Amino acid sequence: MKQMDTKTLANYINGEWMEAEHTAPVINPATGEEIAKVPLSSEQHVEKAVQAAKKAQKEWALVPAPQRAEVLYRTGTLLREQKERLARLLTMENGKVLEEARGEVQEAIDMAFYMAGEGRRLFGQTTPSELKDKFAMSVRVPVGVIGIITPWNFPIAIASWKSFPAIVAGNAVVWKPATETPMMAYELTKILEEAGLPKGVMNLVFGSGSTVGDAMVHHPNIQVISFTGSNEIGRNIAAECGRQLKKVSLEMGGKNAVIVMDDADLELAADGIIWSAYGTSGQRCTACSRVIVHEKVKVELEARLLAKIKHLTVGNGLNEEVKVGPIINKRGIEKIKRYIEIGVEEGARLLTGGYELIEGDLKKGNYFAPTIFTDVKGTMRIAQEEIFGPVVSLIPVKSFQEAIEVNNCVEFGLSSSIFTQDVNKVFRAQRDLDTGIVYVNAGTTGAEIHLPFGGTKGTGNGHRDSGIQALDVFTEWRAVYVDYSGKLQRAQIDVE
Ligand code: UN1
Repeated sequence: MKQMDTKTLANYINGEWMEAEHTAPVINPATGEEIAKVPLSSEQHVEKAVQAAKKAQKEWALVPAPQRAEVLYRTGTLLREQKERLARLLTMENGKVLEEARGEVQEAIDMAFYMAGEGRRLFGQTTPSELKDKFAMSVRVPVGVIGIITPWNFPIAIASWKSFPAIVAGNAVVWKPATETPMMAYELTKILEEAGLPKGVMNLVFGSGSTVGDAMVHHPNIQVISFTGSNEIGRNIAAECGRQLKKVSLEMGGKNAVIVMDDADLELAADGIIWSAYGTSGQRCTACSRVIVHEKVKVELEARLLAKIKHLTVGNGLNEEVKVGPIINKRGIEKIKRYIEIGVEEGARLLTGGYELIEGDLKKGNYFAPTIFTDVKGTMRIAQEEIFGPVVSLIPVKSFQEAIEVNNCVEFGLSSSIFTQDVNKVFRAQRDLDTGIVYVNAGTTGAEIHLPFGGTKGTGNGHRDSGIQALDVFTEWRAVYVDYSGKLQRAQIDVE
């Protein structure tokens, strides 16, 4: 294969590309090769970025929203033209297989056009006033400067969920992507620039560790932090934002379950589980990591899953035959290995998988074989904690009611799913499952961008990414009263 040039990426501040003094290597997780250098930005870069954003935002907010949206239409078109090239870069830096990388770029394309449409809506409300000759309405206004912190597992999709609504609503952005996947951030920013986004409206800074993130969270001129990432970091961000009365939107993972009832189409359920558990090598917040299975169909479901796993080729995602790409880095591998040990110690039965199945040349990359534990109890650590790898735990249950209880007995509440042919169970499940996303007769993954994405309990703090609901994070509601009576009219008092 032709060697790619190692390129040094740069910050983008006030419309200028600025290299940083220090860099870190970006490693292709499929091969262990260095593919780029990511700048390690300083607090000064954050300061410059925030100043630029603050200044640019004032002008940007005055541009009519339909014109702001034109930038997103052009962004969507450019993304579409470059979809294949971007998907390949995404596979190289993140490892996900090419088919999924194309899907992820498509998600950003869809989000660009969807949010561009909002330029001609951004609906507010008109409301009758209680007084005569008085007009009342609620309008959305931009908040100001938005700090966006995005993870490596969906580097362009999640960035688009957050930045496109922020931009169309008239805000400016300071964006810190994950250092593992800076190329997508670099490419998306270049596309926004080419699409005509005025300088300062999008600013890009990079950083591992907490320097850059902390500087953003603490900065008094950043009014909103939108974060997707780990629970620990998210809670720290929330605590600091709480102290500063800064609005914060958090999305922090899941322990998603697929419920398989005894009347389910087992072939369909097995397909759904395989896609949700092993797609993106299990490195999705929405990944299925628990299967809550009715005891009557447990053995048959195990057999079907084992048969399907045999066809999952593990390897470099650039190879179209491959279905399971690498884990993002060695730390990720070590974490998954530890959970395999924990599961065995807890008394779960390892049906298939484990690190030992990775052999030969694959050892050079960060690969992990699709793994199933069975006879797991809902209270075990492997059934409670987020593993972020291709590991799924089968938990047998005796009834529908028990399945719902097991589903709900985890700290997270992102996504859940049920396979059943019983319409009553379908409706009871969509009411009783306590997650932000519920699927019926489909696996836990695959959100569509025009629906709200997010979860309950430890998954977040009540806000949603994507969907029209994302606008609630990036706008304030302003109540506007216009009194055209020409006299003093007091609410509550001068009402006849
Ligand atoms: C995430 O892992 O945080 O709907 C996002 C899905 C993907 C996005 C997952 N498109 O599962």
